[in-house]
Amino acid sequence: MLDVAPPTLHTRLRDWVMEVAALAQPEQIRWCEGSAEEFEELLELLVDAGTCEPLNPELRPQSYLVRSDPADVARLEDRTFICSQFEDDAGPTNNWREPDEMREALRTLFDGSMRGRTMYVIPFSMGPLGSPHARVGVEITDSAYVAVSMAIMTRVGRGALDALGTDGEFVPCVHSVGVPLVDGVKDTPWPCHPASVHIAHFPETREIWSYGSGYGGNAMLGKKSFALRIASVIARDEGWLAEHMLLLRLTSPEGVVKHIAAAFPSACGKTNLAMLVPTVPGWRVETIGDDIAWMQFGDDGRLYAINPEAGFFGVCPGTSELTNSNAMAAIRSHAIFTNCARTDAGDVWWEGMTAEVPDHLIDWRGKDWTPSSKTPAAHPNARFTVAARQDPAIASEWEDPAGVPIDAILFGGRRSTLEPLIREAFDWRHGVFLGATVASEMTAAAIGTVGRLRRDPFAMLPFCGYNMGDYFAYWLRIASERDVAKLPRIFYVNWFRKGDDGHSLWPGFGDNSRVLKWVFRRCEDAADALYTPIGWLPTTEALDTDGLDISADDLEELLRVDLHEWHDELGSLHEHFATFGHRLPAELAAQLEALAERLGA
Ligand code: GTP
Ligand code: SPV
Ligand code: MN
Repeated sequence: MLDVAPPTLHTRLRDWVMEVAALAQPEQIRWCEGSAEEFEELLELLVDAGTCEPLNPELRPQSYLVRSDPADVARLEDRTFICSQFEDDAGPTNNWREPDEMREALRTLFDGSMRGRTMYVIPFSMGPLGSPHARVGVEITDSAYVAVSMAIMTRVGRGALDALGTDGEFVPCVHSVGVPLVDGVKDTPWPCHPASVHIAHFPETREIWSYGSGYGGNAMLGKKSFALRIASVIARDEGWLAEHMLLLRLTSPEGVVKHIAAAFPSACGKTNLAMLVPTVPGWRVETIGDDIAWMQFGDDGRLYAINPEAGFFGVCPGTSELTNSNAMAAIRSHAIFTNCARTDAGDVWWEGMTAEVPDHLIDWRGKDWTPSSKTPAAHPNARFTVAARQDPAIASEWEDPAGVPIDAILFGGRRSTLEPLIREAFDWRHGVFLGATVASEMTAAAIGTVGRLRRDPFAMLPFCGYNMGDYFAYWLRIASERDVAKLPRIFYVNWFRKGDDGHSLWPGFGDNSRVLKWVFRRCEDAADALYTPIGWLPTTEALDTDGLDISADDLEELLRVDLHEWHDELGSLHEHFATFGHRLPAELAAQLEALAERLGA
């Protein structure tokens, strides 16, 4: 089976596949074509292996539940490496490894790692086929679950191979769960090797090697590994941007359209904002993308963005008809659910899905669960995987090869104190300062301490493939190289501020349309704002609160800029910037000085 005929004349690709096969020694090689038949066949294999469980077809047609190993449930930032030649090029925010040392370690790990398994070869396009902004990758994996996930999340098969031709550039991505089936080892439903996880990126040679985990961004290498970590490096070299941003199309009651990109850290509201159903009458939001944006300047000097993905890998807990009805509609059928609970009727369930909690469930670990159980029924990082076209709010422009012109960029994070609901940057450079200082309470999307506040610049802390100081400089350079009048306006939002007694001050979700409306009107110079030391804030009248159930006190608190608290924040900002040493652009140090001055420090 090892000499199966490859469906391409691309010599480098064929040679590379044989090289990886010689190292990992799979039982067979299978080139994926991305067809519906192939998808079903792989799902059947996964059902037979006990990985996937079909859900009740009457409740959730063509859908499956997957339970991962309890030790493999989220991204592993500690085990994620940037292997640039020089440590300084990875920078202080990345785990650096010397490339030759990492290659040696990977050779040992991958030696025979696919024995007894099928090696899937998955050619995929990030970006619409035929778009000048699309890029091809090829993932090799020994996980059928990864193969079906990639088929949903990217454009797999012939189209990608055709785009490559016989000598096109592709990003090689190698993945193994790290459990060879030898010496009578029996396969498990979710093979993984948690003790030896390595997710290694080689920015200079643009390769990715991932070992030991089968979960999400650790294993679907087109997403965070390629479209952000490697693409951020390619983008810097070629003059474009690869960002951790949702993309949405906002239409006003007058029928005017603006496109908004927003960078929030993992599990901080990107998917929800991208699919938002406005509570403000007459406004409409449509989805372009929910996680990643690739942006380039057009000949007209404006910034254009494409969504490089073809599907959503979305957080389940908290998703409901009330919070995100578009997501609920998208996952009504043809969806894969990972680490959700299962109802007795054979549907999925998670915390926050329904107001009523079922009396009995099988939890994400496969154990009986009742409302008196001490642990959540679904894992907090339980996810759905679904094709973007199933989102009823998907914009017809979502696959426009030219991308959509961006009018505003939002930064944001999850912060229960300090940060107001919304503020606008004074200009692009101040906007870069806001991006560089994003702070957010950690979530279950990555292994770590949930709730701990950390700086997550541009929501790219775990995803920037090079020195973050250089990344700041690159963003700043745009202001001097471009016509600033044509650049997107920059804002900072926080849906998560709490009152002293711990209650949420802002209802969020559909009501975030009130904030989007202010952003839209600011872009038209048609909304009032109040000058404060941290940026422009909406006046209470400028923020549309018609029909909103919120107390005047809460609203005031949401828009309050406490000079003492901001003064106290300066120390943490200085400390944050100090980590970048000489790679911190002088402009950002100056921005911090200017902020201190405005605060009267
Ligand atoms: P990743 O897919 O990990 O990148 O996350 P994301 O940024 O797409 O976040 P997502 O939209 O999935 O939201 C994460 C969690 O925050 C879910 O539990 C949501 O229900 C919740 N959430 C999203 N938007 C809001 C909001 O406006 N207010 C509140 N309170 N919660 C929100
Ligand atoms: C995130 O953590 O930002 C995600 C999930 O979107 S994963 O694909 O696992 O990275
Ligand atoms: Mn998301």
